[in-house]
Amino acid sequence: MTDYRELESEALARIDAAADLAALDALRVEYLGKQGSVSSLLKSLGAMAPDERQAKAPAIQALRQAVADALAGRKDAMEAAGLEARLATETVDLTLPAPEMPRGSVHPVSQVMDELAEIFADLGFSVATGPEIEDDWHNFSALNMPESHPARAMHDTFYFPDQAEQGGRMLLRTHTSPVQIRTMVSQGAPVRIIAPGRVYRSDSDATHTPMFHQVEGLVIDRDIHLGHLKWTLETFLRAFFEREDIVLRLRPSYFPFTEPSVEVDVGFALENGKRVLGGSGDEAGHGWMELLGSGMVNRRVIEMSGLDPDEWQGFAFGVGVDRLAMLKYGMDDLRAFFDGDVRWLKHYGFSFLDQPTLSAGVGARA
Ligand code: 2U9
Repeated sequence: MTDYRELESEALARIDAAADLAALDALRVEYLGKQGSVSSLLKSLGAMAPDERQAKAPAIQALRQAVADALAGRKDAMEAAGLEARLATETVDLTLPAPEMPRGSVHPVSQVMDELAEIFADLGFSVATGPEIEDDWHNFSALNMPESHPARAMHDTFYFPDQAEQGGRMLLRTHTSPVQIRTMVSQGAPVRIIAPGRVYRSDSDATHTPMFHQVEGLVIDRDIHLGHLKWTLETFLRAFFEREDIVLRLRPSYFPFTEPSVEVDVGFALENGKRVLGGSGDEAGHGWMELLGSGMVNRRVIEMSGLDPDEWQGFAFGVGVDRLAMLKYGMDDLRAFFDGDVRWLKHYGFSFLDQPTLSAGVGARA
């Protein structure tokens, strides 16, 4: 019977002395690989006479098992030692704050409202808010639209069955103007506010949704005139669209709550078939786009809010926030604003927690 002890003790000694996993693997190939010395011994059994094979097979099998066990044992030991070494040197500081996980992004409409708040803050305006469920008096009557006023029909109002204790029927506000009424009544003059928020009208097509967003502005002070209105709107639109060449055109109009009333058009140029704001609409290839409504606050509205119209005057304006967002970011379907499809936001490049700040530039992208 052949003695394989010498081969075994040499293999075990070399396995024991292997410096690293690579050296260990080289030994595995050398002994147990396809061409390995132990594998060759196993293969040679096939060529032996049955008697000889019976005599030698147990020793060769035992040798193969001893080498395989030694390799596995040494590998486990090396891996355990490696882990021990990492545990000894690597540390985790559990007092560090956890990494921030992105949770979503600011909706374009919210982003535009934030930009408006920043631009108007620089002009001395504060942001005023009020209820979306209003009473008839704050939404209509106090704005010089009594019960029988034909302008009420233009608003397609959602009414509630409830009656307010004072102020008539309850409704979903059709504009943010009641916020300005509430501010004048509670705080008196002077006033310099913007009122951004949701408003509701029973209307639905590609350019109208039953809920949309408005921002209205109100200034009440002594000796306020149309010049203040025009400068304020010009300054606001130049900051918002980040263009110095925004030109305004004021056209006479009618709103019950302002007198005189003006509609404000902005000049645009056609570039590659797209309307780009800037320049006078009277130039060749240019045009005027209606953007805002405004005017001097009707003296009856000032009076109904408890102020003396001979002492206090003011201007007001209103504009659709969704429309401002569409124009600034080139979005063309209003309904997509309220579908909640994140692919639409990604398409227009609204990244995680993209926040505009005046210090970083209005409309700055992260
Ligand atoms: C008070 C007095 C006056 C706010 C005004 C407009 C003209 C106007 C529209 C623009 C597009 C509504 O979103 S829109 O459909 N708004 O044209 N809004 S003046 O006037 C006021 C508001 C409050 C106390």
